[in-house]
Amino acid sequence: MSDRAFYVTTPIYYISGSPHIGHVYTSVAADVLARYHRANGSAFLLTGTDEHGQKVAAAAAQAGMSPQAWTDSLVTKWQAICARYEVRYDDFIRTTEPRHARQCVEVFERLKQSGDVYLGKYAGWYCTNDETFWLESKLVDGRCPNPECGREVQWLSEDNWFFALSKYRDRLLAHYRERPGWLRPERAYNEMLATLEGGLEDLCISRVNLDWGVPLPGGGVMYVWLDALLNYITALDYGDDGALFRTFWPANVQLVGKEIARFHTIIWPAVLWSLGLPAPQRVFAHGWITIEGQKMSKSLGNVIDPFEIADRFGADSIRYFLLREAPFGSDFSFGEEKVRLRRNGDLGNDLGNLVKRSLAMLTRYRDGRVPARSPSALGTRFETLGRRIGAQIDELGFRDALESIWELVTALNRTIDEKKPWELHKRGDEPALDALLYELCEGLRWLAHAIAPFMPATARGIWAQLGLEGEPHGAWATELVWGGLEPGTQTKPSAEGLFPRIDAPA
Ligand code: ME8
Repeated sequence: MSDRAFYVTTPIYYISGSPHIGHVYTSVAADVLARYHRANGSAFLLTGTDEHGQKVAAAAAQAGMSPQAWTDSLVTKWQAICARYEVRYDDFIRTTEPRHARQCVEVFERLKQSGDVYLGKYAGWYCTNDETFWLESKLVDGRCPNPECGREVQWLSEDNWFFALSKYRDRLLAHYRERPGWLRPERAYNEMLATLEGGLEDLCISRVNLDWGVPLPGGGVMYVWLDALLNYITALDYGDDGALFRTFWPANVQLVGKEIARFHTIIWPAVLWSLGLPAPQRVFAHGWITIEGQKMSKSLGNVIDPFEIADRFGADSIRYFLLREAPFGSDFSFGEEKVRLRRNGDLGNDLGNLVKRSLAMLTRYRDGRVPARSPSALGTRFETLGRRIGAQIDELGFRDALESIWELVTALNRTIDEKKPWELHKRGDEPALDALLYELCEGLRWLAHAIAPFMPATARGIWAQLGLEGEPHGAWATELVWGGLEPGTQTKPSAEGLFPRIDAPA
C-alpha cells in the first residue's frame, strides 16, 4: 500500500490513427493502479499522445492536412476512449503543446551542459514506421529488423546531435544487476540485460532535415523518441522546476508494451542520469494482445475497435476481460467468444447473480433493510484476502487479484447454497437468517470496494443497490474491515441485473 504520492504512466500513443483495444489495455492497467493508490493515498496518472515524427507528418500529408490540423482532429478520439473506459487520468499530454516543446529545449540545453551531447554525422538507416535508427549490420535482408515491422528502411546521411549513450553502459549494467525487480517481467529484464551486455552505440537525437518536431536551437528538430520520452517529466513541469515534479518523480511504475522496453529501460534511464535525475522505480513491459497469433496493431490492420466492443459488452466487462484473461506479462489472444464467456460466466452467473439473489432475499425476508451486525466466519477470511489483493495489485498481478476477489464471490454464493436461507425462513430460525443476510450484504459492500479499481461502474452499481451514498473510494485498510455496513440501511435493489446475458449473434 502506498504511503506517498504514486505516479504511474502509460506510453503516449502515436496519434496516427484511432485507438484500438491494445492501447486500452495499457491505459486500463494504469487506471487500476491509480484508482487503488488514490484510495490509499494519492496518485497521478499520466497518458497522452505522441504527435511528432515522420510517420505522423506522412499520414497528415496523405490526408491533405497540416500535421497540426491533423493531430488536432484526432486527439479527441484518444481522449474519448479514456472517457469511455473510465480511465481517469490526471493529465493528458500532447507533445505538440507549447509547455512540452519549451521544456524539451530546456532539457536539450541541460543535456548539452552535462557534456553528453555532441555534433556528429549520422550515416545509417532509419525506419519511419518504428521511428528507429538502425545500423547496417542489424538489418534483415536490407529491411527493418523488427519482426513486427520488416519494412523498407531509408538511408540517412545527416549532421546531427548525438547523445553519449555508450557512456552509460556500465552504470546501466550495475543498475540492472543491483535491482533485478526494476524491469518486469523477468523475460524483459533478461532481454534488456543481454542487449546491454552486447554493447551500446551513441544515439542520434536530432533530425536536421525534418521540420515536424520540437525545433532545436540552431535548426532541425529533436528525434521523436527523445521528444516522446520527455513527456513523463515535462507533464510534471520538470523544465519549469515545478512542484508536481518534486512530488511525483521518480515514477513508481511506467507501463509499456514489451516492444518499446528498450527505449524505456536503456535510453530513458541514461537520459535521466545525464540530467542528474533518478530512473523510474519500476518499468513493466507487458505482453501483447494478439489476433490469431499476431500482435494486434494498426499497421497489420487486425485491430478491435474499443468503442464498438464497449458498446456491445460494456466497458467494465472489457476491463475485466483484459486483466483477468492472462498474467500482465504474457501475450493473450482477444476473441469475442472468450469475452462473452467471461461476461456471462464470471460476471453474470457469479457476481451478477450473487448481488441479485442476496438483495432479493433481503427484500423478501426483511423488506430490504440490513439486519443487525453479527460475527461471521467469512469476516476474517475477507480481511486477510483484502491485504493479499492489495499486495497483488502492488505487484501488478491483476489476474491474481481478480482471482482472489472471485474466491470471495464463490464463497458467498456457496454460503447461500449451503445455508439455504429459504429453509431457515421456513424453520423460523430468525437469528440464523439475520446473520446470513448481514453476511451477504456486508460481503457485497466489501466486494464493491475491492472491485472498484477494476470495474468502477459495477462497483458504483453495487454500492447504489446497497443504498449507500456516493461511491466506494475510502482507504482499504479501513474499508476492508468486516462490519462496515450499517444495520438498518435500506437497500435499493435494481430490477435489471448488473450483467444481463449476452448471446452470440445468430
Ligand atoms: O509506441 N497489445 O506508440 P503506439 C498490447 N508513441 N498493448 C498494445 C498493443 C497490443 N497489441 N498495441 C499497442 C508508441 N499497445 C510510442 C510510445 S512512449 C514515450 C512513446 C499499447 O501508438 C502498448 O502499451 O505504437 C504499446 O507499447 C503502445 O500501445 C504502443 O503505442
